[in-house]
Amino acid sequence: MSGTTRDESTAPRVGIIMGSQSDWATMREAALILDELGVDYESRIVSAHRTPDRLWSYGREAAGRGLKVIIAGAGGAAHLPGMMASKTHLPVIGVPVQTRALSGVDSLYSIVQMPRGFPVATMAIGAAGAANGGLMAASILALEDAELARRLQDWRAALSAAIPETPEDEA
Ligand code: RP5
Repeated sequence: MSGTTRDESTAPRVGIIMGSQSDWATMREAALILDELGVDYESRIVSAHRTPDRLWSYGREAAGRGLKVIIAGAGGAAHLPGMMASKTHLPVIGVPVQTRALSGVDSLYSIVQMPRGFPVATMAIGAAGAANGGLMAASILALEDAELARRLQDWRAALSAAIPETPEDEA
């Protein structure tokens, strides 16, 4: 499989998967957050419809390869996160990619309405959801990684500190 791995020398803890190359513009927001927090990840195109065998093998092998969390983004008939949750016991964070036809509501509904037994932690539609997917993955890993927990707390504090108390007129 092709794709980027932040550090090939260590097994990545997070898998960022997406249904299409066209999803990368959104899903790279998750990657950027993980970069900021110093979390190793891999990114792969795994389509539920176009490459179902790839989906199956990715889900079957994910835990054994050392992955701890999967962030899965897809748009439209967005079956990738749910199908991945069916195939692995690892936590799956779903990102509804914004679509042109239905603005991503189709993606959201496709991801969020999972049947009892196979949850997907579903984020907001689009780039904010992808970034939050990265943060959610980091939060899960931070439960057993005190250094990462500290970096995550610093990241949150920096964001809070960057919010002004009073609004200003925009040019
Ligand atoms: C889904 O179809 C993908 O997740 C993507 O969001 C959408 C459109 O894919 P492309 O036609 O741009 O490849 O499977």
